[in-house]
Amino acid sequence: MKTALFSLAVALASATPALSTAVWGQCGGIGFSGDATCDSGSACVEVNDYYSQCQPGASAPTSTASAPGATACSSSSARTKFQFFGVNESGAEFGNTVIPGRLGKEYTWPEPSSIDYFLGQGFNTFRIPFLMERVSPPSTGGMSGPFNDTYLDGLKTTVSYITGKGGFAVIDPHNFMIFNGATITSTSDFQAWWQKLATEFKTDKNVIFDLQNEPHDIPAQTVFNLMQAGINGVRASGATEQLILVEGTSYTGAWTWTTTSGNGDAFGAIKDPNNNVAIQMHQYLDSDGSGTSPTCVSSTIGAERLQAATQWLQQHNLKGFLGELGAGNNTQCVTAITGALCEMQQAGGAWLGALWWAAGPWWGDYYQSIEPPNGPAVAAIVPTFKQFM
Ligand SMILES: *[C@@H]1O[C@H](CO)[C@@H](O)[C@H](O)[C@H]1NC(C)=O
Ligand SMILES: *[C@@H]1O[C@H](CO)[C@@H](O)[C@H](O)[C@H]1NC(C)=O
Ligand SMILES: CC(=O)N[C@H]1CO[C@H](CO)[C@@H](O)[C@@H]1O
Repeated sequence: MKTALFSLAVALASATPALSTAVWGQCGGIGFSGDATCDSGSACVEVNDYYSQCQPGASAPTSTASAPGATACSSSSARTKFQFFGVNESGAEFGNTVIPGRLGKEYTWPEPSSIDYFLGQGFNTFRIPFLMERVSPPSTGGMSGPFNDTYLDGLKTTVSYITGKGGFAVIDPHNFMIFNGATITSTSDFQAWWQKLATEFKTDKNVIFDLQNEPHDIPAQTVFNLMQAGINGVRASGATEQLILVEGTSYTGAWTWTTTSGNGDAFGAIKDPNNNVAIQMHQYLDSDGSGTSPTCVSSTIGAERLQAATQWLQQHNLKGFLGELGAGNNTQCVTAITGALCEMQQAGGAWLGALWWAAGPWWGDYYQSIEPPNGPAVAAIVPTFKQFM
């Protein structure tokens, strides 16, 4: 892992005429032996005793913890750190028009080397998207039929790899509340499916159950009812300790949580008999909030889009979990991401964690790819997240 980061730093440095550290690179901290000089236009800013970073436009090399453009971010000690920090590890949900699909052709599992890289950087949480039709084949009874052991074993192998190293694995049926072309409507089917799946993972304390990725075009109250049934199913399996994440309609967007989605009105009533549930929201910083453009609305849009949702969590005494966060790897977007993480950690513990979308071996040059060693987001986003660990 260190090797990957080192060679990346060398690659960036060698692209510039003078030997100095590129913007967002590490330039100091206890145990650091690299170059403390930053490329022109950036300056070395001390983030904590262990980490200093070259930040664009920064002027005072000794100032503490002030992220670019986010002067309102309080010092590290005044913020509530996340329990969960990580990335999505895409692959098993790819090729969703081909069921069951072939391993290595339509879908793949995350690379152990990618997981190792992030663990080595201090990240501890990995969200594993997969497809319900691959684990519960429509040809053998669908949601109430037997599991496909080949695919389930792939999921279990990935999960145990992560949790065996002390990480947290978020199990994410990436189906948008649609199974085999039809919107899921039966709370009892959904509850039974979750009871059966959670049974497979109930002895692993580091598993997190994410009941469904991004429901949409379904009323918030209907999604709420399904999520409540899912919680009941997980707990009925005997998995009583693990964290459960519920998602709302409208792609569970934080920016519309209290307004157009209707989620704010429905989800205040969520109940977990074991008191370990959080609301998973997603947020991208491009104009339509879809994570498809590397251009951010502004350098403050991250904090702005999370603000109302943060207040809603506080008012309802609920915990939030930002399961997908993404933006371009340019200076404006990185500043906006920094602002978003500040906002979250200044909310008195309302947010349990944040995950970047996304790592995974098949993203190619997608601007949000954080797949090591050189996904376009690695150089800017890994160090940015590290400021908040
Ligand atoms: C089970 O999954 C494997 C691997 O994806 C696949 O080859 C096989 O066809 C699947 N079986 C069914 C019944 O879908
Ligand atoms: C954005 O990603 C590209 C492609 O990897 C890279 O060349 C560029 O340096 C990155 N920009 C920043 C600010 O990290
Ligand atoms: C925002 C984003 O990256 N969305 C992608 C999520 O992953 C699926 C495949 O898993 C893509 O189709 C989406 O574009």
